[in-house]
Amino acid sequence: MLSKNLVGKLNDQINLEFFSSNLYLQMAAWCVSQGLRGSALFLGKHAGEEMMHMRKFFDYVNETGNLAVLGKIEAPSADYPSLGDLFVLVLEHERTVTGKINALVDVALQEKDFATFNFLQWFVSEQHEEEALVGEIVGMVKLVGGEGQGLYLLDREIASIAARPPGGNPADAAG
Ligand code: OFO
Repeated sequence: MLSKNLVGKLNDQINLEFFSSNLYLQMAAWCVSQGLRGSALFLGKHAGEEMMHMRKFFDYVNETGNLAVLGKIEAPSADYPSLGDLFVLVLEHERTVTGKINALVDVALQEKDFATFNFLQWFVSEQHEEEALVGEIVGMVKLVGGEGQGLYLLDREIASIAARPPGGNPADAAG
């Protein structure tokens, strides 16, 4: 049985995953407005993954006999100075999410809630993958620059990353 404390924190996470999805969808819209179709594809796909994350938390709270509660979702920023800045923000956001997941794991352990601890392990791996993937993009921006031909090549490369099958992140194989 989940404690009231843990149910509250899992509900907070539902809200954060919703926000992540909206953030990436809004970023995808900005990319389309800038003609950056590859980046829009990547971010749109990622927005869908965040909805799937939200649903996993939502189902878990309900399946354990508790009430999933949907809260108010903050509006994401609709404007970004550059593609490079946008992906730095994505990386920062994913690091924040990792911190929240780690805090949830910590509470589950403290409360000896091993079922929830086990449920959260999927998210621990997912955050590792997502940080590696976005870190790769931020590294590419530094290499090729975010203007002119560099921006065009970068957008194409991000499109090819978006086309990778799930788990097809080379950083995983390296590491
Ligand atoms: Fe991008 O992360 Fe959800 O959990």
